[in-house]
Amino acid sequence: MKIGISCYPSYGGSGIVATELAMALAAGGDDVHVISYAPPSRLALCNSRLFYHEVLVPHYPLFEYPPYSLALATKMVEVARHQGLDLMHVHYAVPNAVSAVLAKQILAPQKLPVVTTLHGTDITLVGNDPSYLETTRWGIERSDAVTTVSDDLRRMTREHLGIERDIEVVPNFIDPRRFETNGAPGARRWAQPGERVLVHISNFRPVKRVQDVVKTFFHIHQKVKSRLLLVGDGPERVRVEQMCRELGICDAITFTGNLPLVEEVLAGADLFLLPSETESFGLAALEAMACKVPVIATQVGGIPEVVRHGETGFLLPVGDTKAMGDAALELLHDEPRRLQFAEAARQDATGRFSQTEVVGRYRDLYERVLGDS
Ligand code: GMT
Repeated sequence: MKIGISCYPSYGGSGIVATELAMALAAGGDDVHVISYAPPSRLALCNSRLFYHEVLVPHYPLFEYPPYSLALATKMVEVARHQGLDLMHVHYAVPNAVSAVLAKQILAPQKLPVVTTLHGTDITLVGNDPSYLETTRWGIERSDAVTTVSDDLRRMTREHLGIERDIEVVPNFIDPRRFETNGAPGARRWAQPGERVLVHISNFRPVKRVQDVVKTFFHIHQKVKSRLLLVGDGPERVRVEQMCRELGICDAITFTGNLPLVEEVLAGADLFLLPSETESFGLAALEAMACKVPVIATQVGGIPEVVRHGETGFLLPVGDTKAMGDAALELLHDEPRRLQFAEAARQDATGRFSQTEVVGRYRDLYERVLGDS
């Protein structure tokens, strides 16, 4: 099969899922053409069936806002026409679904079925903004197939956008081999002897509530010798650094910046913190679980579909940093129980969310869409 995959390239869950999917499909024998405005952070062009096409957005003095959606649609047309694509799979509705449907219409009578995967903020924060609502809804309705990464996001898509069409739930996935930690020092490289290590990974957007990570850690740090690794970067970082200074715990917190190989920091960590305001799935939590790291998270969105409360982690109300700190302390004070959670987390991650199974589901969907078109 010849498959186009369009995604955002920066550090963000949708780009990671799209890139991992592209690499897995190419490894399985498909020709995969990744389309984006920069090389996705995890894209390794190490397979002769994997190709990358950059969307160039010309800057012209008249354009205060260069029209990326049009440049993307044009690139999709060009790649589909010259590479003979069978279908286009877009990740994140805004504007990718709209550009793909436009490309499909331009290409007619050549066929280009469009599969759209909704990832979260494209529905919960961006797509339902009045400035984007109608076009996002059109892109979703006109796609040949639509998937969401959780049951919760499917419900939100129906509620927020009034979408009534079929939507299939295909979760995020991990490659079990990649996250085999095998006693790697990982997170412990940043820790002093005897320190427990807590990790948070995100793009530091307000929705991630990174300040709650610090507040939760502050609570833990008063009771247990510990270190917090804050991995990633983004708009909230300066405010979070300021907060660390105000709380006087800078010495116990390490900001690593963006790290492409998250398994290298997750291995050996004691707990993972994810206090998001909303989270359609929580890929970072799944990657932590795959590395045998129990998760303390908020009970929102699709997180309960990933983290099992009382078995692979704990789920608490948004903003209740004391409850999150107490839950973390419960596990840090009971190592046999923490290890039991860690084993269950790895088993669950590799069982329910294995790459082979989930990529197979996407491929089955492609076959069905091609059969129908
Ligand atoms: O918030 C992010 O990390 C980025 C965002 C994106 O769309 O790039 O992630 C969303 O998609 C991920 C992959 O499907 C999900 O695991 C995340 O839960 C989701 N983020 C939110 O819903 C806030």
